[in-house]
Amino acid sequence: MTTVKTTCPYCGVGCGVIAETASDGTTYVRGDPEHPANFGRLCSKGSALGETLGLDARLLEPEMNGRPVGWDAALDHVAQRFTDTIAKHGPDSVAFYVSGQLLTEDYYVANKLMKGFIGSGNIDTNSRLCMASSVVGHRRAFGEDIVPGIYADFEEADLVVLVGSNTAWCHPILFQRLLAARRERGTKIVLIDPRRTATAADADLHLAVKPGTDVLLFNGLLAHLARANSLDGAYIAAHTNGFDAALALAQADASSIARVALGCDVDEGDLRTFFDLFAATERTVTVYSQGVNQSAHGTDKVNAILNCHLATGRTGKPGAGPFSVTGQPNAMGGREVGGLANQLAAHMAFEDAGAVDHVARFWNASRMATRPGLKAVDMFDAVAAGKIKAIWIMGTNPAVSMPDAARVRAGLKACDFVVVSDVARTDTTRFADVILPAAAWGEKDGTVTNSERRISRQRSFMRLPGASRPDWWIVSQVARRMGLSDAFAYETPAAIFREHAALSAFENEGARLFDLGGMADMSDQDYDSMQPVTWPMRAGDKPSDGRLLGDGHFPTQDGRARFVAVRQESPALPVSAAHPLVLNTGRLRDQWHTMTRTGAVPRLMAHAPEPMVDIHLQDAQASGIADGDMVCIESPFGNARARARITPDQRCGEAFMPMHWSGHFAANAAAGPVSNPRTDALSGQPELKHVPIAITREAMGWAGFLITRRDLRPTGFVHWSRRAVAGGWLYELTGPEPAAQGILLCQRLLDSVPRNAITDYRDRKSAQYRAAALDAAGILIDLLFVGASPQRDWLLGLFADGTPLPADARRALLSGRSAVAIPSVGRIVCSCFNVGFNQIVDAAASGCASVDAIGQAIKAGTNCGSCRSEIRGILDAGRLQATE
Ligand SMILES: Nc1nc2c(c(=O)[nH]1)N[C@H]1C(S)=C(S)[C@@H](COP(=O)(O)OP(=O)(O)OC[C@H]3O[C@@H](n4cnc5c(=O)[nH]c(N)nc54)[C@H](O)[C@@H]3O)O[C@H]1N2
Ligand SMILES: Nc1nc2c(c(=O)[nH]1)N[C@H]1C(S)=C(S)[C@@H](COP(=O)(O)OP(=O)(O)OC[C@H]3O[C@@H](n4cnc5c(=O)[nH]c(N)nc54)[C@H](O)[C@@H]3O)O[C@H]1N2
Ligand code: SF4
Ligand SMILES: [Mo]
Repeated sequence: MTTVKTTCPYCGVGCGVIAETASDGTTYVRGDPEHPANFGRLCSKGSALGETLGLDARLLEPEMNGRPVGWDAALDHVAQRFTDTIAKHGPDSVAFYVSGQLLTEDYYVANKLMKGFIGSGNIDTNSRLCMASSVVGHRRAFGEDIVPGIYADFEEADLVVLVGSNTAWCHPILFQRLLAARRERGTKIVLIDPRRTATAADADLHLAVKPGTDVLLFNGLLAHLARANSLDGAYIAAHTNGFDAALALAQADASSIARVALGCDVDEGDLRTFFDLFAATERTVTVYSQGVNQSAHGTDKVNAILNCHLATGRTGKPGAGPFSVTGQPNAMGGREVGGLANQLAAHMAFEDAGAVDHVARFWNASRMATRPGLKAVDMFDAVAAGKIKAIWIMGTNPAVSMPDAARVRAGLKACDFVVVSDVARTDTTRFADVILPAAAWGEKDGTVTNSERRISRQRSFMRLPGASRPDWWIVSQVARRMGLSDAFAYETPAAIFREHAALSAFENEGARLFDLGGMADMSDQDYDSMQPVTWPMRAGDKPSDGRLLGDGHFPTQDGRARFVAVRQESPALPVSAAHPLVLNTGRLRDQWHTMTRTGAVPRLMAHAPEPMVDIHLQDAQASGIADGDMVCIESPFGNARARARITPDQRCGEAFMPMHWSGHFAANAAAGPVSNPRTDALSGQPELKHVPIAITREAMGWAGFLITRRDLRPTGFVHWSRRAVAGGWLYELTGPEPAAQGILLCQRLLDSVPRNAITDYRDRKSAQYRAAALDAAGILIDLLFVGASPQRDWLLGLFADGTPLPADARRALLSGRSAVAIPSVGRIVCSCFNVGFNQIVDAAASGCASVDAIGQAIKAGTNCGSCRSEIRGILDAGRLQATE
């Protein structure tokens, strides 16, 4: 057994992971008890990491125009095409679109190549869709992109305000740390989110605000703090500028609590409770993420929050401060290297005095960019307009995750030269002239920085499969072939990290807090054994508690923080008669973004098996939609299809769709094409949480499903979606055509199976069709049911088994029913122990009254704990029903 300590590749909590590989190659993953982010815990996604290591879907060879080629050919070609394009059309005719999932070392070389040696600012990242508004908000208020707090603040606070953050699902381990601390100290939790999420189940107070009204809410809070005499006047006088103007605008905007309650559409009493709690609680942490950032006014939302923390002197103190939680594992590392088009490097921006010259000297740059490049949405617009003629996409899937994704796809299709570095085939690789196979988690080495500025090592514990290579290697090789051998002579990630650390300290003299000078001379051995550490880490620094800005000194010219006067604005695109509802998009508990890794794990697919859109009963009734109906979601930009889920957790007039489904998992259920490309004027972050839509019911003529061991991409279907199940895939199939036609479409899916292997049964009267295909050994390969409702759990069990079917099962197969009755467990809630909704309801009915009691009885919620909020929700809903 070999044991390697590394870091989880999913969310920005950045949990430490121990990977143990047995001699037969099987890898077991568990939480690292010593890692300061998680102390041994892992959420549902982290615990399932061992199940994502298969090579089935991996890219293992470079490809040019769809054909496998060697590395030399691929790298030469990429270098040549970029060189030619730059020579002919100038440096701004090329671009890199990179990702917060790259390691810091990968990111550093990509940024250096574009900004120092190609001479353009055209490198942007999916962090533009994620953290850009927080970056600008931090720079406006603090002078630098600084998250002042650390995770311990969640545990040392008396009030935690969660704004636009579904922490229970998206930062699960941090949320569990908060809940554990609350059991000791009685922390109050206030949630500000238009939806009643899993996080709401644990909140003391949930303000289900009208979307987009956060500026008004926090302006109202600032005005209230002034009214209630809860300002820290001494702090404001000694450490800040601009307070009077910010307060005056807040007061004008939010003249009374009643007016704020009306504007935010929340109960006035609840609002007052929140304001009073905030005013009275010194130890307050305000956590925020995409409900704040992903908005056309995201930057103002951030500053409205920061204003309240500055006005109370609650910044960077134990248990007190604003806390922007990052999404991706290395969102922070990307910001540190300067991977955003408007940043330069090492927390310097193009407009900072002397910064361009400073970085150029350090890099010995041959062609230094002197101005910002294009931000993501503008970058893809430039691709669509033919201005960018060569683009290299690394570690992100913009054909799915960009707003107005159809336009992005059209742009990529028309672009002269598209390179994609990925670990798997995606909707984006479809447009690639060259595909480069990157090394994945577990195969590569480097560092990531989590939400609390803690740098941790990712370490490899597996060999590179096929021809795959780490991203830093791929970029450096292309750079060398562009004639830049000296500047990109890296042989190890350690060498890149040392250079990155040295740049952060180069002539820094305390001007920037981001300083890793103490690590610039690190040996390879020290890099290998690096322990998780928060920055700054200046030469001679001793490890500190990690908090920043607590002394009231800020990295601005005059050392003072700045209030920013902000006003509530209307949404970038309001609802209209044609598009009367607001669509909000976001995440599910067990999926990671476009599902390229989590989508292959059956137990992670069980929690939310099909693409859906959540709507309120009243909106459903108004459009004649019943729960489970197929609907079309249409915005001014595009459409998608999903199953309607009617839920009281949704506000009337608003709908919610997960962002996860791509063309690999459904016919047309991606949120990207529907989403809004309007951006925040300062940060360039698109308004992904707010787009006007219409929802219409689509009458289906038939429905069926196929369980198969084959990786199929059905064609001709208006709607299909699939999920991984033990042994293969389950496809949900349905369409508006008459059943007979639907059956024909489905039969075509079976076409590649030899006819003699198929047993089938057709009932024309009831429009039913059932078919099973077994291989020569009697193992079930395909199983198709149209127009019937068999016992799926039983069939999935037979399929998963994977051994020749016994005679009685063969006989019963097409009846779809087992001889013995088996109760359905229902939708899976606890993915660690496979416990379904029905089992939890049954346990509650037989007397389990708490989440812990449920855990004792049926184990649900006792491993990773990610489902505990949901179990609490199920218990609460049951209790409500009982009292109604
Ligand atoms: N399970 C899982 N976890 C993840 C990820 C994942 O894919 N899956 N991705 C990671 C990444 S990259 C990110 S960025 C984070 C995101 O983490 P979160 O930001 O917590 O997740 P989201 O679901 O995108 O959005 C959060 C909430 O914002 C609310 N919201 C929408 N509009 C508004 C508004 O106007 N005001 C307020 N106050 N709230 C609003 C939504 O209803 C939603 O519940 O998650 C990270 N963690
Ligand atoms: N409608 C809507 N859209 C959204 C959002 C939303 O809330 N709503 N959220 C936005 C946010 S916050 C984010 S962060 C983005 C995320 O969106 P994306 O970044 O597009 O999503 P991922 O699926 O994580 O894409 C990562 C890609 O990198 C590949 N990959 C994994 N490891 C490696 C590696 O080591 N090297 C390389 N080269 N590739 C690798 C994966 O296979 C995958 O294809 O989506 C944004 N889009
Ligand atoms: S909370 Fe879950 S997804 Fe996030 S880093 Fe930890 S284990 Fe990974
Ligand atoms: Mo993100």
